[in-house]
Amino acid sequence: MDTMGAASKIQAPDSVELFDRLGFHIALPVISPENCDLQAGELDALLGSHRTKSKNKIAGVRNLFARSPSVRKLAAAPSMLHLLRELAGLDFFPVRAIYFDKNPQANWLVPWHQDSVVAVEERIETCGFTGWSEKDGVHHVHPPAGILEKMVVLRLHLDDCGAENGALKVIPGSHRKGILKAEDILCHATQEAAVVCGVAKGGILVMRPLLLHASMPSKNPVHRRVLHVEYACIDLPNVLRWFESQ
Ligand SMILES: O=C(O)CCC(=O)C(=O)O
Repeated sequence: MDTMGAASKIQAPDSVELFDRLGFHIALPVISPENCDLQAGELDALLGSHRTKSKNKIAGVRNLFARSPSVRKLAAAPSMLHLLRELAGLDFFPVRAIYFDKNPQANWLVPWHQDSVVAVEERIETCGFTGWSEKDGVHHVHPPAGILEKMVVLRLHLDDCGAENGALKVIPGSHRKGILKAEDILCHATQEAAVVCGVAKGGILVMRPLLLHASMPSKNPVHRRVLHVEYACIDLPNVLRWFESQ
């Protein structure tokens, strides 16, 4: 898929300060509908083969860089890295990609949460890294807040996604409160105004992983396909390595 040249279409926010304050930004479509369909077609086939192997209804595929050369290329495209630099003022590299599809067979509610887990190549006990687990054969761990605060998530929407279609809701500024306990998450979610992040097909939501976010089941459960890519700008400490860094 050709994403080169898309950088010129990206609308940067007024400043790095705005992204830092809000913790999210919605970029106008940067990928054509035809290219979205091509990418979605390839990822649907991958998801379909996972569903056949799994007894559970699965709604996503993890660890995409090894599974999809086109996702690997797209995640590292100059236009994507340019967008992230415009927003966060730093050079990022992709470290993990996941494909989600909300549809009539997999139409789930996601409660308010922060993304607080990263995937690493090997389990190496390291100060500040807790709660090790394994997902899809890959080691995951909760890193210190300082690592998560330096990361960004890019969600490329492969379908139009509005309030009726399971769009992500976010609480602006909540990423600046560090890693929150469950009771604090509930408190913020009940007391603070949320923003529904409608994104057009080919558009991108960029957010900080610690930004509180949730999503409702789609009331209009056609496909709501999202390519979710996490980016870091620093190496991990103590010889830990990002699982998918390229
Ligand atoms: O795609 C969604 O609706 C939610 C995904 C999510 O919460 C996440 O990636 O952490």
